[in-house]
Amino acid sequence: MRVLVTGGAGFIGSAVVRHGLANRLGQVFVLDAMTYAANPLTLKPHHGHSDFGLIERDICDAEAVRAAFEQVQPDAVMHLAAESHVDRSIDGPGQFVQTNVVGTQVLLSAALDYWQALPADRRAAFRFHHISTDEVFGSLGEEGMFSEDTAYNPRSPYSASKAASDHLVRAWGHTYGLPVVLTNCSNNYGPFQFPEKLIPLVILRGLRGEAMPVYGDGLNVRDWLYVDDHAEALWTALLKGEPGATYLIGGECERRNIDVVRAIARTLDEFRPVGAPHERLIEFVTDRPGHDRRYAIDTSGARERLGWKPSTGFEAGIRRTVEWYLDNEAWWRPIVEGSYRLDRLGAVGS
Ligand code: NAD
Ligand code: TDX
Repeated sequence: MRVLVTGGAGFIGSAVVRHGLANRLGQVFVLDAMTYAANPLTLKPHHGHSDFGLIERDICDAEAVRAAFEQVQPDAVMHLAAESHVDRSIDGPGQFVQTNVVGTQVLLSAALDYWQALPADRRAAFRFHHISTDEVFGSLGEEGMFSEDTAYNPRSPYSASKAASDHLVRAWGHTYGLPVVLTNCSNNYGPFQFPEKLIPLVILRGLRGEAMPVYGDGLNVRDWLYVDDHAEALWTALLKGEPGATYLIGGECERRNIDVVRAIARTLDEFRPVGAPHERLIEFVTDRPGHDRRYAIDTSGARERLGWKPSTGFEAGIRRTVEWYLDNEAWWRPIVEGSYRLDRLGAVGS
């Protein structure tokens, strides 16, 4: 099968590409604008692979997107291209509306025209898989979990733009019959993540002996999903998902932020005893404006309907992630010496 993966040069998209190629699930064509969040080194190993292609174009560019469908003739689309960082959405929401909302509409319109022209058997098999976030459901208290039935309540510019994109995808399914599948997942972590996100930021700052910033009281809770487990879930949802269905994907690893940062500090102590104890670098800083308190995912739907479950425990996943950043300085050094120097984002208005 031929799959068009938008955002395939980013963190999760590139894990999707690696999983697809390694398991020979299909030919993978990445459509990616190569924004600040894409590192050219991430996809470099795949260049020249007969099952891989890269189209460097913007999903908001309708002509370019139509040309990509024409060129690739996909059997499925996995749509991951997005602006993905909550703190950046606080500083500059406009780009989030442009990419996540307008870009998704442009992609849906091109997909619909392409799909309508397919022969009946390929039309029936086609899937438009939209990759979204648990943040569209808002914030939980101490108890409870998000499920497929939870009402939408997005509270940041990022999550509002993702909620809008979810609604558009469902509307194209309902109104035009486009066979859509949606997944909403929890916080991903693992190799190749841009170091604006909590886990790689704390690893790299800790390695450099710099303060590890913890927002507010550090008691906000996230459910951590190892990115390779997520990539497996996404291919499973693509191959087994029912048109029109939504699946919630979680790591079953709820942790308070402070405990995440302490776990990283302990792992760094082990690999870099010279800097120990890294916990001394923890610094509580001004909270994120509108900071959601807790996210948690009920994965029983994905377990029952897709036969998928997460397989990486948090401690094992953190260890693997820390080791990867230690071993791959050539990947992250150009970033921290160039476009992003591990500084605080999104504190405006706090
Ligand atoms: P990322 O920021 O690492 O990568 C995003 C990719 O999209 C980059 O390669 C970037 O170049 C590309 N892109 C951005 N704007 C584009 C445009 N206009 N046209 C084409 N390509 C463009 O993001 P990620 O963490 O890999 O997230 C992937 C998807 O998963 C996003 O849709 C995000 O909302 C969703 N998601 C992420 C997480 C997480 O924890 N990272 C959790 C839930 C859902
Ligand atoms: O320096 C930091 N200190 C800190 O305490 C940063 C960057 C974050 N935090 C906190 C905020 C959150 O409670 O850590 C938690 C995780 O923060 P992020 O890594 O920014 O992730 P989050 O805001 O939870 O969103 C992530 O998961 C859902 C992804 O970035 C989204 O794309 C995804 O949809």
